[in-house]
Amino acid sequence: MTRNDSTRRRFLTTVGAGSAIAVAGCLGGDGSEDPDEGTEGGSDDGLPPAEDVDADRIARDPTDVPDPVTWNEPREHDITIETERVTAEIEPGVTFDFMTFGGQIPGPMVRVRQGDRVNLTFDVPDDMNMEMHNVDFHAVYGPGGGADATTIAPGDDPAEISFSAEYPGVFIYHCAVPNMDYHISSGMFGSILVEPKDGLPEVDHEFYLGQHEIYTDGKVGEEGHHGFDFDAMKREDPTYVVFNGQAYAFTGDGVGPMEAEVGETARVYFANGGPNLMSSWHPIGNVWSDFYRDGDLLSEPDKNIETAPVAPGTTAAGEMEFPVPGPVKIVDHALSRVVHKGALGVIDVQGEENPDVYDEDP
Ligand SMILES: [Cu+2]
Repeated sequence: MTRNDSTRRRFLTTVGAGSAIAVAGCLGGDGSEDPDEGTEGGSDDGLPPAEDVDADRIARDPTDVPDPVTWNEPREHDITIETERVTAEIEPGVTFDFMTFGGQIPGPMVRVRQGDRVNLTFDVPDDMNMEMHNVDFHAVYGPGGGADATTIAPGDDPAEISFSAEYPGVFIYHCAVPNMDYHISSGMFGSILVEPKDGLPEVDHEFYLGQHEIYTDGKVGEEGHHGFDFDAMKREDPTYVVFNGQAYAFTGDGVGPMEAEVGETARVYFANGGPNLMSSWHPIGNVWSDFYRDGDLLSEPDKNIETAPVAPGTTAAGEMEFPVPGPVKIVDHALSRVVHKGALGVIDVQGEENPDVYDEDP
C-alpha cells in the first residue's frame, strides 16, 4: 500500500489552487498513479511494520537558532555535541533509523563571532550503533576540519578539540567517517555560523532548515519500517528529499508552518547536507532579496535572487521581506523532489492585504 495519493493531496492543498507554479498540472486532477511509481526501490514482499518511534518528530524546530552575537570582544564557548540514534517517522506511517547530532535534524546550530574560541566535546554514547563517528566543521582550519581528532567509537571517552573561528561565514558540519555518505544521509549534519566582527543585519525572524536525501528500501509513502538502501545511494536516487529530516514537515499537515507577519523580515539559513544532490533553493511567491551565496557573509549579498544553487556541503543564507500576506513556500526547484519526495516548507505570513503590491481580486 502506498500513500502517494495522500501525499499529492497534501501537496496540492499546501500549494493552493491557483498557485503560479505549474507543477500542479503535472499531477493530473484525478489522482491517477504516476506510471513510473511502484517500480522504484522496495521489495515485492513489502516492508516490515513501522517501528515504535523514539521521538515525536525528527525535525528540528526551524526557530531553534541561537541569539545573534551581542559581544564585541573574543569569547570562549564550551560546546558539547552528542550523537544519538533515533527511530522516527519520515512521514506518517513511515519509520526509519536516523543517526543524528543531538537527536534532531539538522544538528544544533552553533553560533559564534569571528575570533571566538570554541572548546568542543564530542561524545558517542555506547547505545549508538557500532559505527565510528566524528565531526568535520567547514569553519575550522585543521586536519579534517576536526574530524581526524574527533573520530571515536561508541562508548569511547569523549573527544575534545579547541579551535579559533578564524574566518566568518555560515558553514556546514557533518560526520566524515569513511562511509560518510551513509552517515550524512542518515542525518549527521548541521551548521556553524561565524558572524563577521561587524555582525549581521537585524531581521525579525531567523529560520534554520537543512535539506538532505534519504535512501530507503521502500517506496515513497509505503507504510512500514524502511531500511537503508546503499545501492540507491550509490545511484544518487533518493526515496525522499526532505527539510529537517521529515517529508512535508513545515506544512499544515506536518508539524505546522513557520510564521511571520506582513511588514517583517526573515533570514533563512539553509544547510544542504546532501550527501549528493545540488539544491535549487527557491521561495515561491517571494524572492531572496539578499542572498548570501555559498554562505559568504563578507561580500555584499546578491540581490533579488529567484532560485539559488546550494551545493551539498554548503550552508547558504537568504533574506526575505513580507509585503503581503499568504504562504511563502520554500522548495528545491527540482520540483519532482517537492511533488513526490517531501522537499517543501511553508512560511505562513499573516496580516493586512496590501493591494498596491498584490491584488488578487481587482
Ligand atoms: Cu557518523
